[in-house]
Amino acid sequence: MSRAFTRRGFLASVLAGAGAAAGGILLQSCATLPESAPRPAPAPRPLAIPPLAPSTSDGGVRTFRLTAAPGDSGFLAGARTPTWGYDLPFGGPTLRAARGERVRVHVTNRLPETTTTHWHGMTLPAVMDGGPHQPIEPGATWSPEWTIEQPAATLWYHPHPHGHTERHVHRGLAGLFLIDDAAGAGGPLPHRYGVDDLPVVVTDRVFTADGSFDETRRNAHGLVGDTLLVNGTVAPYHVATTARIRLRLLNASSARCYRFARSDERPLVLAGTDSGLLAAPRPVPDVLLTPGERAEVLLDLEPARPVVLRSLPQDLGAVSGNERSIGALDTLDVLQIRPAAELEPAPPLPAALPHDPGPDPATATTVRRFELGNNTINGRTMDMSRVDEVVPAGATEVWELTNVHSRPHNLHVHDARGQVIEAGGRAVPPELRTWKDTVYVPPRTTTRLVLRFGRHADPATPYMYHCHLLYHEDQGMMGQFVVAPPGTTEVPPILAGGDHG
Ligand SMILES: [Cu+2]
Repeated sequence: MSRAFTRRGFLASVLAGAGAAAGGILLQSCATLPESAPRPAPAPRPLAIPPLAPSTSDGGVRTFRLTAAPGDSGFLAGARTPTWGYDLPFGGPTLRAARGERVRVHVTNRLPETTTTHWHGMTLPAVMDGGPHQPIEPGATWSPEWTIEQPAATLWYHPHPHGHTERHVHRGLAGLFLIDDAAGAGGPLPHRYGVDDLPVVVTDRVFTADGSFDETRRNAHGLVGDTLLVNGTVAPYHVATTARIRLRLLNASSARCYRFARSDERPLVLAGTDSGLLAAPRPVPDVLLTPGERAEVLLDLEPARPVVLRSLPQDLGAVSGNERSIGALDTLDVLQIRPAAELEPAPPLPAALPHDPGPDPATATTVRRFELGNNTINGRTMDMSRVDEVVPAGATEVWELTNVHSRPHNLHVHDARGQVIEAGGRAVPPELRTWKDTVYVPPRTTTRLVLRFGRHADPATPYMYHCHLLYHEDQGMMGQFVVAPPGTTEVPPILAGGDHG
């Protein structure tokens, strides 16, 4: 069973329908990256599906509990891996709530050090955001509460302790937070969780000889792995029983980027990006996700005809020398999909999706410019006592991001949702704009983004904007903004917090 196939041979056998029951999968090795300890190619395993987090109704508030704690995972045959997780040894359960609901999460820290829990993509009051200013000390419980005020989307949660985010996430702390429309989980897209609506949380790791995660060998991008974990599964497969599946893709890696595509060269059908659905499903040849970005894609399947979701080499626009070290030259098999011999039929693709029109850049009240440098933003590194920007509550603004550096960077803006209106000197027409909270900015290019900010004014508590290559964030590639009542010009400096952990 553990006989190693070459990738090409494996794919050929899968595509011929012969590889579904037997054989291993060999991830293409990356000669210039730290090599995992030599070991047999792992046998395919069923894709783990993180459980939906249970909730109770507490005075009309949907209430969840999460506990971050050390655990022990079995990713590789014959080896145990020390990991961290929320309620699980690795990863975390999927939280799910509907637009308009009030939610509360009791987050308990059973880790040996201070952490935080950030709700990535969520519009919410700054004190609930879970950034570096909301530390959870060991043994403590933090209980943020807010109202879901945004449309259906695939969000996620992860630690954000200043200077230590990469390590906390790398050890396994990350989970999805799905937002449904007010009408509930239904709608025109597949929505049976774990059946035809599948979480696909993609990360990469290097394993040491004893099976531990190697968290010591970084390059300039951070920790880049040679083995993929999808929902914590190495070499995963999923048996599909429906003719259409929806994949909720999350790049939860520290630095590695993925260009997702089907092995049979049929298009993916893009239905949503970071913080919202498209106006209508759109066939695309591939989907590039840099760290922190999400996409919802639909795959139509034929009975008994396996297909592989792969990541193909990417043109990150990187100045020569970075493609290899960030893994952009690699071809990786992400997930084998094995359709059953009989599939539940799929309806025609919906002509329209529940969708909020994007903000009109003509209504932007401010244009802010940010230079992404060598782990700096506008020439500065993160200072928890400094407010870099003051944004009026509910504002629509244009943020102009220029990567003046030779390496790939992206930018995630807390509390805000927006759309890219110009990338690499080219305007993005309104019909091709999609909802984003994290955007890639290739080296030596400018990306212009129209952003709509939340309405929760709190001049004393900052939100973050930062590179989501987590090592860069930890190195200080982050700034702080407060959302203030419109007209506010003076805000108090932010002195709380410190270097946690
Ligand atoms: Cu960066």
